[in-house]
Amino acid sequence: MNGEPNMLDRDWRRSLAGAGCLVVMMQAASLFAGDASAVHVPFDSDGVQRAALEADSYRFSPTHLVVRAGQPVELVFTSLTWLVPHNVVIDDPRSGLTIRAEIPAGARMTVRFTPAVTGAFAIYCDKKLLFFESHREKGMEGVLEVR
Ligand SMILES: [Cu+2]
Repeated sequence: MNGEPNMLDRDWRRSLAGAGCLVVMMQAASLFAGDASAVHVPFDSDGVQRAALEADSYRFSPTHLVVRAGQPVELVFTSLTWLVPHNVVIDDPRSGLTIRAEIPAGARMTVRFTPAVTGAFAIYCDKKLLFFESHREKGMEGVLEVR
């Protein structure tokens, strides 16, 4: 009978250590996932950093693009929706990034620009139907990271 509380105590400590381990592993996994989801846009032979993106309801894919400053960028959007129109907006006039272009339903559309300033810029769809949430509010937003 004397040993029983001790055993419980040991088990309790072991499971606490296990939980701590799990938390650390989950944090490491989410950090890794953050890095893994960033797409480093490659240079094509013509010197343009060209990326293909999908526009669906309600998300862009990929969501995190990394490009080089001072070099031309071309983003080719393909709409996967049949009825819902989308758009692409980057609104940071201080950095010279003011982009607004329509992505008609089911269509392909290309945006060209040369980012001059480094930083992380929101890239989103601000379409909105009547009083409903905007597509951005529904999660149709990504990051353009200029390095
Ligand atoms: Cu949209």
